[in-house]
Amino acid sequence: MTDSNTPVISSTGLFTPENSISNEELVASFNSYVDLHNRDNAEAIAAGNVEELQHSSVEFIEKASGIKSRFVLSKDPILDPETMCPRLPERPNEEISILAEIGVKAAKQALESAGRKPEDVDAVLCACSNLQRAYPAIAVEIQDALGMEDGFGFDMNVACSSATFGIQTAADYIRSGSAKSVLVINPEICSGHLNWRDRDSHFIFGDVATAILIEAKDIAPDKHWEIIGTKLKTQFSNNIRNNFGFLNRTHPESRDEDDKLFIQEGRKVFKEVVPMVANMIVEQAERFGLESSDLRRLWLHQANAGMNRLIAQRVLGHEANDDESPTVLDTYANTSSAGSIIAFHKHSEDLSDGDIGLICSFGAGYSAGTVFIRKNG
Ligand code: CO8
Repeated sequence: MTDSNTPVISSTGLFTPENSISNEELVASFNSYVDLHNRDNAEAIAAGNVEELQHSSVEFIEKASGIKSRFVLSKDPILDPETMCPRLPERPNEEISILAEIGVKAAKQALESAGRKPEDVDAVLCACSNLQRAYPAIAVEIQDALGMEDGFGFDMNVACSSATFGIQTAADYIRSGSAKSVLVINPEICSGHLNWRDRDSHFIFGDVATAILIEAKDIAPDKHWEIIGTKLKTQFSNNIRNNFGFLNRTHPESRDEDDKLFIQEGRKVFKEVVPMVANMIVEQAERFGLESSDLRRLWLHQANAGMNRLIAQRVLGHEANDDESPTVLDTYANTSSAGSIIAFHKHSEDLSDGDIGLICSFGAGYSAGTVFIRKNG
């Protein structure tokens, strides 16, 4: 491969919403909702016709997940026991959509840090879990908002693995010569598809947007991350689902509203995904002739601190410290596809020329992606 078809990560960008919800605030609001529900349904609960709801707990959330708070675009309505859902007013078609707006903010930061102008970019991939509409594509709206007159954009959804699938797609464009500079953007408004009344999952997700600029090495800034190799994997599972979709209105007899939001069998996901991902990383490292000691840092998908502890231990052969496997779960919670990119964005500057690391995603589908990278400069 020559420098003109070697893909590199030139830069990244991050947009973080202003508002954050702590576990304490979240649990207080959830427990008020539970108390109201149990009070209003006392007779039906006593008769066994309605289920009595249980309180959530800060201690459980932190122990089970490592999450301490999450950023959200709309805070007060989520915490209002009568609403428990973000409120993001509908915008006229003439205004930029909120998903594109936060994507553009992250994209501009990535472009600025690489010293790149929008017209230098050939393609925009909007890769995320929750797309706000069917069409026109959010990526095309972002392309327009950035002021790119040429090039193309499209949306892609591989749930939590959307970013790594986007990176491989962009890297393949560079390798084939069909593009020199590609923006992969991950706007995640997870608060919109989270059931804030579900005790098992109400604490899991937050909102954010990340952007990754993938370019050919010959045009990239001197300081960049060369992509050594990528691997994608999918394996069908019903353990994480969201049945929201355009055919919902064709079966109005459906009474189950909850499955039109995020639902999961968290325990099964944990048990099945940890070995799948750990094996995938080890196999891919071997493919590139890498020993575990060659891996300076793992930027793992940010879903659960326990999962990351087990995966990192299996890959590195010892318990990973924060420097080897940094977390952003405590402040950002699970932000789906953006999680490993936030970790990379915030914890990569200190590495040295030649250091090797791994960006890794895993989630619904199941889907998983590995991106091995080496720092240059
Ligand atoms: N407070 C107090 N107690 C609780 C709570 C709570 N909030 N919730 C559950 N409990 C209780 C349960 O009732 C249970 O009690 P008992 O033992 O008496 O039955 C006990 O705690 C243990 O419950 P679990 O077994 O469910 O708890 P776990 O230890 O398994 O932890 C987790 C739950 C944190 C969910 C954990 O299983 C986990 O993180 N699993 C992996 C999840 C994961 O990685 N999912 C990936 C999803 S992301 C993705 O790909 C989709 C992206 C789409 C984005 C959509 C945006 C909304």
